[in-house]
Amino acid sequence: MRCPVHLSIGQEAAAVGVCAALQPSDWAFSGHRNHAHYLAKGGNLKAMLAEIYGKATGCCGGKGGSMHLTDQAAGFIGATPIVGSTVPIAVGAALTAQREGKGRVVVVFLGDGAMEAGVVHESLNFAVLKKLPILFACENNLYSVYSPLEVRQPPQRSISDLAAGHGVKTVQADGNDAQEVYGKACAAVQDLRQGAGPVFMELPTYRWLEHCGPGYDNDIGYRTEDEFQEWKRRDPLVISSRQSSAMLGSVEIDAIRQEIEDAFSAAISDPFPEPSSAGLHVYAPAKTTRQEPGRGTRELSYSEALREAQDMCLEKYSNSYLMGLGVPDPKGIFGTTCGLQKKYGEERVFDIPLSENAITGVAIGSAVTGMRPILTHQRLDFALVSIDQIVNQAAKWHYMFNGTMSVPLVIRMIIGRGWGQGPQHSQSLHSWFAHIPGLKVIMPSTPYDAKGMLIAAIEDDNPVLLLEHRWLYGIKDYVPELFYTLPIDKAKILRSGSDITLVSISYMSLECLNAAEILNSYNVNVEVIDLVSIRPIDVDALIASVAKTKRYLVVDHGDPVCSLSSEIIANVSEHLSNQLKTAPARLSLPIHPVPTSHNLSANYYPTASDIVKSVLNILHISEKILTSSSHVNHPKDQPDKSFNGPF
Ligand SMILES: Cc1ncc(C[n+]2csc(CCOP(=O)(O)OP(=O)(O)O)c2C)c(N)n1
Ligand SMILES: [Mg+2]
Repeated sequence: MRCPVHLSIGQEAAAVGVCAALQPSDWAFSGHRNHAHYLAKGGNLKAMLAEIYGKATGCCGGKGGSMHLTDQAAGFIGATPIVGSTVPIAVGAALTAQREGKGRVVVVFLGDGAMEAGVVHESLNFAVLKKLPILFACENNLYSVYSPLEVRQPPQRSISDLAAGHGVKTVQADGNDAQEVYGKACAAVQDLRQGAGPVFMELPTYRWLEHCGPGYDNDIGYRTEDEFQEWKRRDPLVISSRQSSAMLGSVEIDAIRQEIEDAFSAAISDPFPEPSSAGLHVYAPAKTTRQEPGRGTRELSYSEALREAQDMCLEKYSNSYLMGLGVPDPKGIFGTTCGLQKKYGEERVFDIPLSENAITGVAIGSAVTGMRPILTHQRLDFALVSIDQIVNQAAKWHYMFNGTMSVPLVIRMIIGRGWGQGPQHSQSLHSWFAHIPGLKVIMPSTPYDAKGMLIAAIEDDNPVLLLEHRWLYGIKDYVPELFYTLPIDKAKILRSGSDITLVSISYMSLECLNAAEILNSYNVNVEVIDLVSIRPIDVDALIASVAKTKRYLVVDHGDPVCSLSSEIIANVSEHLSNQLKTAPARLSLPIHPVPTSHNLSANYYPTASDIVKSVLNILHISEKILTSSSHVNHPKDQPDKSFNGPF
C-alpha cells in the first residue's frame, strides 16, 4: 500500500452506529480517516482495497487512494483529506437534499481537530440558518496527529460547546458503544427527516494505531501507556461482545474473514491503471460547439448582459440557483442580479453569510449532487478566502474521483480598478486560477460575449470562473435577445491587421482597440486578438495570428511574474521560435501591489497610449506620439466621467 492510510481501528463504533441509522439513499461524507465510514455506509470492500493498492479496479481508478474514497451507489459520496474541507461540501449536499424534499439526510464525519477549522464553523452556521438535514458526527479521539486537545483548546470548553454556539442541537454518545451511538443516531436522523434542522453528535473515542499507517507509536511519547490501556479496556468490540444481540457465531465470523481475504487477494492481483490514462478526467466532457448568433439591434450594457444570462438560466434550469454577498441588495451586484430574487424567490436567489470559503464548499456539494450553482464575489480579492475550496475541491472532484462526479459550478468574480480601491480590492489574479488544472477561467470583454459565455459556463459541467472587469460594466453592445451560448475556449480576432498582433484579455482588449485606431494614423496595421478564455487558452488562434504578423505585444492587467503574459510568450516561442521579426514584448502591471491614491496609481495600468508607444518602439518608428485622442485623455482612475465610485 503505497499511500497514506489512516486506520480507524478502535473507532469503529461511531461509524457503525451512525451509518446503521441511515438508508442507502442517504448521503455520507468523510475526511482523511474514512475507511470505517465508507464500509459502514455499505461501500464496496473490493473497490476500496483496490483503490488503496492503486489499482485500476479501485473506486477512483487509482487517482484517489486511501484518502479519497467514493461509492455513490452506496450513498458514500466522497471523502477528502484537507481537514474540515469536506464539511461544507456535505452541507451543500444537504441543501440539495432539502430542495429535493424526499426526506434524504446527509452525514458528515469529522474529527476533534476539524472543529478548529474556520470553515467548519461557517458550515455549522449555514446549516443552522437553512435548517438543513445534516448530521455532523464528530469523532473526538482526543488528538490531532500528535497534538492532544489540551494544547489546542481551552479546558473549560468542550467540543459540543463549540458547536452549540451556532445554535445546533448537540447530542453526546459514547463513541465506543455502537448500540448507544445507533440509538441516538436514529433519533437524530428521525428529526432530520422531519426538517427539524441539523444535529451535532460528539462521539468520544480513541485510535489504537499511529495517526497514519499500521504501526503502534505510543513509544514516541505523545500519549501515555496508562491512557491507552484505559481506553483499550473499552474497545468497541469488547463493548459489543458484552451485548448479546451483537454477537456473531463462528460461521459468520469465518465468512467475514474470507470476504476480507478475497478482497485483499483481488486487490493485490488486479492490474494497475495504464500510466497513459493519468491525464483522463481533468475536465468533464465539453458541450457541443455553438453557432454565433447575429447581434441584432438591441443594445445592452455588460452588466445588463450578465443579468440577462442569469435570468434566462434560472428560468430554463430549475436546478440552477444564484447566491453571493449582496445578490438581492437594492444595487444587485452593480445591476447584474437586480430583481432576480423577486422573480425566482428566496430559495433560488439569496444572500449568504460572510463565509465565502464554506459557501464555495456548499456550492460544490450541491453541484456534485445535481444542482447548478452560480456564486458571485463582488471582488476577486474576497474569493481568495475560498482558495482551498476552489483549488483543492472544485478543481479536483472530477479528477480524483475518476470522472464519476462533476462540478457544474460558476463562480463570478469582479476585478476592481481605480477610485482608490487599492491593494485588496483590485487585484487581477487571473493567472493564479489559470494555473490550476480542473478550472476553466474566462474573461469576456464585450456584452455580447458576456451573455453567451456566461450561459455556456452555467451549462458547462466543470467549475468555470468568470472574471469580470469592473470597468467593462458600462460598455454597451448589440446583444441578441435569444438564449444563446458561445464557446468558452476560443479566442476572438477583434480587428485584423498585418503588422503586429496585440494579444489581450478583458479590459485590455478595449485599450488595444483604441491603440489600434491611433496606430492606424501612423500607417501601422494592427491585429487585436482577445483571448477571452485563459484556461483553456486558444493556442491555435494565438499562433495563427502571430505567424501572420510575425510581431506581437502582450497586453495584460496582471503581474508579469509567472503570468498570463509569460504563458503567451512561452507558447509563441515554442511554436514560432525562428519566424519572428522582433523580440517578444509585453505590457503588464508594475511589480508592486496596486496603490490606493489615484496619484500613486496614475501610471499603474497600461493604457492605449502606452500600447501605442510600445508598438512604435517595436517597429522603430520614432515619430512624436499623438495624444489628442479622447481615449488617451480619459481620467486615469475612472473608465469614464460617469464613474464616480465607490465601486
Ligand atoms: C488543513 C489541513 N491541515 C493539516 C493537515 C494534516 N493533518 C492530517 S490529519 C490531521 C489531524 C486531524 O485531526 P482530527 O480532525 O482530530 O482527526 P483524526 O486524525 O484525529 O481522526 C492533520 C493535522 C491536513 N490534512 N489538512
Ligand atoms: Mg482527532
